[in-house]
Amino acid sequence: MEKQRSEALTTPPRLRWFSRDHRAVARLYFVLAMVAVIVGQSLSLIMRFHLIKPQAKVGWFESLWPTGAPSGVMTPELYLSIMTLHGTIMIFFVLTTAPMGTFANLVLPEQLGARRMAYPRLNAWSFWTIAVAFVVLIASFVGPGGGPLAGWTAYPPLSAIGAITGPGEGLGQTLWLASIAIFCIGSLLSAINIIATVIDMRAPGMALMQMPVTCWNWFITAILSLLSFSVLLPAGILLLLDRVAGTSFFVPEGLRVGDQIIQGGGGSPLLWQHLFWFFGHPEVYMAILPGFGAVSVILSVFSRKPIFGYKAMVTATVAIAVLGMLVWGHHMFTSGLNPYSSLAFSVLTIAVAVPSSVKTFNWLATLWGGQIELTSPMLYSLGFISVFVTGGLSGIVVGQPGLDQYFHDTYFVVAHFHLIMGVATVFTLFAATAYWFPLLFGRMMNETLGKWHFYLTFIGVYAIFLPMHFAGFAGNPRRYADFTTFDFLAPLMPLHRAITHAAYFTAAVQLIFIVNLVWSACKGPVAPDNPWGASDGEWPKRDALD
Ligand code: HEM
Ligand SMILES: [Cu+2]
Repeated sequence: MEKQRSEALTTPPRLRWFSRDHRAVARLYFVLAMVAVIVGQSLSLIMRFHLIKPQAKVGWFESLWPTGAPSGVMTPELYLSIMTLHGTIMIFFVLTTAPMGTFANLVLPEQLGARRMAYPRLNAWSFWTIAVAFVVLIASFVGPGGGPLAGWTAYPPLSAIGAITGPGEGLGQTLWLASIAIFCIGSLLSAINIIATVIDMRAPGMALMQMPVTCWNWFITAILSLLSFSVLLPAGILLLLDRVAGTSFFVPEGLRVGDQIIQGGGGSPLLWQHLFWFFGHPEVYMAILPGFGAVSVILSVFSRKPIFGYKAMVTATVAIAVLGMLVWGHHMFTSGLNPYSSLAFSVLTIAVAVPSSVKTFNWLATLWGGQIELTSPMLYSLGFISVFVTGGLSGIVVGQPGLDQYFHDTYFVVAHFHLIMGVATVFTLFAATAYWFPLLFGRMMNETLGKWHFYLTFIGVYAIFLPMHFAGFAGNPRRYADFTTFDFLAPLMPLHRAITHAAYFTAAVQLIFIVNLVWSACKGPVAPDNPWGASDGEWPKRDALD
């Protein structure tokens, strides 16, 4: 078996579209996430361009979106729909699918001493369900009437009542909801598969507390996914029904839009916020927990030391997941929540800092006294710790109901969540890609390009997201297409110009990663059996090969 596996390592794999093999499915998820992230990042550049040049006439805007950018000038509605697509793609199709879909599929079975997932056919079905959801999402954006503009949170009542609330709020918003519902189904199937694999497929004699820490993190992520997508799915269906079947779960009585009174009513828009964030906060952990696992392993492999405090790591992950299910109300401090509820949500939110600090301490302790090798997976992992701590610090600020009254819906929040969720997770994905590349494509990535990519990206993301905190201090609203309409924001324009240029720079730097990826996958040096000298089960064992 070891020999077979080593052959599998050296034969460059192809994309196999309908295979049930877990590694083949992993590759498909990887390709989907790459397509998604390239689209998502390009959209962010268009937004950043528009924010500093809101009146610019751009010919291809008009060709692409004739109604969204008549005579080439982007309308606020188009800005909002680009923002909606950017957020939705990044959250669902990058941060949710890549950490589990790609990397759990790639290595979880072998790490458990199994040769396949519990339900291989279901696994392939989960991927294709998610791929269909992606196509439907893109259709929502390019279909007649324009893309939805309710953001990735789709708050009712505006998202519930149709085209009257804006272009794209007709068919576009309906397709958006359909896409998310399909996505929920794919994610639930995949979560069930991972839970069953961990419970059922472990090698005889491998106790749960002997699993590699990565397996724990995928396991807990899958449980979170099961609990929270099973709430988002019915919530999304209820919102769809409000739109297409005349119900009003989320539409209040006597709602007036423009000069029209909306019929029906009696529902509660706040109910959606509760249901959505009951999913939405755990979602952040679904994105980052698999990365915690990958980083723990990578730090240990490249310090040549075991992970410091395995039990504490597992306990902290469980604690983060449990607390993570109980803090959704911190997204609703400004919604008129009872102050005592706010206090409870706030205390629980701040409590997450404790297990998070335990993890950070253990990562640093793993490094301490080790023989540190600054390979590219290691650099990305260190970069992750940095942005995770920086993003965590601003979390303590917005976790205070009083401060959040001011910061809510400002650029402070945009800075906070991009660092803690977006960039932190993306760094773990870079780390996992570089580390497990030999298993993904049978070859090695180029270390020099990897290092350049890391250092420049690290500088770039801080240059984008640190200054955003200052815009937030100044009260700069988010989800807003044109700051030049506010006199009080005029002094911030140089800051925004700097942020936009940093975004161009960071995007350009990502080309290094893409070149490295494509070149290495086709022409990189063939990977040795266990290139990093790691001891986990996904790598063929030295002695078994000799
Ligand atoms: C360096 C690349 C990125 C840049 C320049 C960027 C830029 C932006 C901008 C300009 C907005 C709109 C802010 C507003 O008008 O309120 C935004 C929103 C958002 N971004 Fe990014 N972004 C980047 C990467 C990411 C990543 C990696 C994620 C993954 C989590 C992400 C997730 C989101 C989400 C969830 C929203 C909110 C959408 C909404 O409010 O509905 N972004 N981003
Ligand atoms: Cu949250």
